[in-house]
Amino acid sequence: MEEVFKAIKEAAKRVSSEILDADVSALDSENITGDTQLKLDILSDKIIEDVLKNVSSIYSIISEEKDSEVIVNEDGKYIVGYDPLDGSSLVDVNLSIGSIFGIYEGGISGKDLKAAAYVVYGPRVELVIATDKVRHYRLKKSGEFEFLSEIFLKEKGKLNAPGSTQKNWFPFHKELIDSFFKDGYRLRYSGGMVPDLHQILLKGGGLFSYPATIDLPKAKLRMVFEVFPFAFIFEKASGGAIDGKVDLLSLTPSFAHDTTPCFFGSKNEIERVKEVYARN
Ligand code: P6P
Repeated sequence: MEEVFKAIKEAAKRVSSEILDADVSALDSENITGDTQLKLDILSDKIIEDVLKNVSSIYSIISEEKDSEVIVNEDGKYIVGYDPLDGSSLVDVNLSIGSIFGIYEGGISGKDLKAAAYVVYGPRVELVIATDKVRHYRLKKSGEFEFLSEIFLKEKGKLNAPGSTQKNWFPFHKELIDSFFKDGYRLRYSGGMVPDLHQILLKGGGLFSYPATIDLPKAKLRMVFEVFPFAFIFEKASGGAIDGKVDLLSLTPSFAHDTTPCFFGSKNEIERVKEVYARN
């Protein structure tokens, strides 16, 4: 597994360098989920693929930007699901974005996830790797990722990151989100999953939600390379991750780009979500 993390670090350095003066124009193409693809999406995907395919322990890769799984080493054992540049549409307004990785063995269900990682490309380039613990690193001028600390979520936090289009929320969901604001939670939502969840992890907790809506009953975020990796990370950081009713890591995608409603947060907030969703 260490050689996978080493490759992720190398990919992070190369992607962060390309972001600096990247062509962020859109292509005519869309990915299989219907997202408009930027040239930078395709470039980031190529960089990550080129690095991961040289890791002998990786059997295949599944990318948000690829229609199907790519076998890279017949004798490998890990399947790496990744979103090469999540939130890439935020680059042209200079907001933080990220890369997300799930390292699976034996399948791509939540239970098959063995480790997870993400990179935040912001004022600083930071990396979080979750195995048995959640470890936080920062890229130094030397080109090394320096270990900073382990990440733990408090039982209850202060931040609320409510995703999706509010006019399409179910009334009970709106009431739930409003109840957190009535309790004094602070709104923290940039539209970039990686920095929005990184902030909750580092600021001690709260709730990130991307719910089912009237128009999108399976919501938007992809299980294999967005939702499961963060569910793994939040659970290892002593928080919780559910679809409203069950643990996200108990789910199995119907296909590689399948989506699910998702809630990530401290234990107290996740229990409040469960109570409301159990009644609706
Ligand atoms: P909305 C970015 O496109 C993304 O996939 C995630 O990074 C982010 O959490 C979500 O979509 C934002 O979606 O509908 O709230 O703008």
